Amino acid sequence: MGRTVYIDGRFVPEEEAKVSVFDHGYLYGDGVFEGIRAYNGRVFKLTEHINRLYDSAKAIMLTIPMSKEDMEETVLETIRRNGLTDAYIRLVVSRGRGDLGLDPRKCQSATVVCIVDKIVLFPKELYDRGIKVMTVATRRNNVDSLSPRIKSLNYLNNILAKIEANLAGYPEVIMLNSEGYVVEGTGDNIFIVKGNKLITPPTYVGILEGITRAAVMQMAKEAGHDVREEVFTRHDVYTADECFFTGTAAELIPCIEVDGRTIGSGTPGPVTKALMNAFKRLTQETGTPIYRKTQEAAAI
Ligand code: PXG
Repeated sequence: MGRTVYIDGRFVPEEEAKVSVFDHGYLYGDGVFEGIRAYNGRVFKLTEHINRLYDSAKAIMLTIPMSKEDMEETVLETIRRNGLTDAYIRLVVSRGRGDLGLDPRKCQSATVVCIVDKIVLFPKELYDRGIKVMTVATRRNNVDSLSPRIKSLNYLNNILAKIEANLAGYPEVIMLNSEGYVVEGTGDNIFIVKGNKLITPPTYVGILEGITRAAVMQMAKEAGHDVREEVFTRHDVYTADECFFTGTAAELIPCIEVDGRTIGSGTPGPVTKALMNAFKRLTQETGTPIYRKTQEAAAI
């Protein structure tokens, strides 16, 4: 079935959702985006995703031509028009139509697109058994060049790492920063468990401040874990008791081998498994209701 896409104030069949070849999102990767999920009729952490989108836009001096409230409503309405209760949502705001030069001042107004689709997950067995990963040669963007905190349309850094992963046959990889500290995966944040500590790299080393990462840190604190944002190296990962990745698409996925070194027992550990269960509950039970208005109308 063809999807309905939101583009610049209109809901159109996907074949009609077209962006100009002069859009600087297309010409230069000049724009920002969000990947959001809906579970069980609710959009998970919608406000947090919208806030991050507007923060990314602010950092690149891109004016989003609508309020945050209208953006939230646009996401909900796009899901409703596609009749979904579980979905992957892609919000894209690009610089808009300009000329062939770099100058963003030539672009009159930003292009806003919202696409919803079914999510394609890693196979279930990878969640049960855990994934094996390697570190890649491609270093994560330097924070002074293009901050990884900006979720920009310029993802070549991560795509180059993904190509290394594909060539070597790994589903995900670990990226290091230019100093050799562990930062994140290509589309996920990383955690290690060592003794009673749950450790994830701090923002300043060069990561996207993942919304799943924040949710996991919060849940872990509530469960009484000693949660820390600390820099660490590959050595700390090799010698960790447990390791896992977090992201909107991947959720929580255990990691059982890094660069040929078995992590802990070589099976998903107890802290990882408990957090996976807690996260599942959180996604099923919290979030912004998609069909709230319809349900309220039906009740009257
Ligand atoms: N780091 C990076 C570099 C990311 O792109 C995350 C961490 C996790 O953040 P959230 O907020 O989702 O917990 C991301 C997530 C994909 C995909 O298909 C993932 C992302 C972007 C595009 C595609 O896995 N971002």
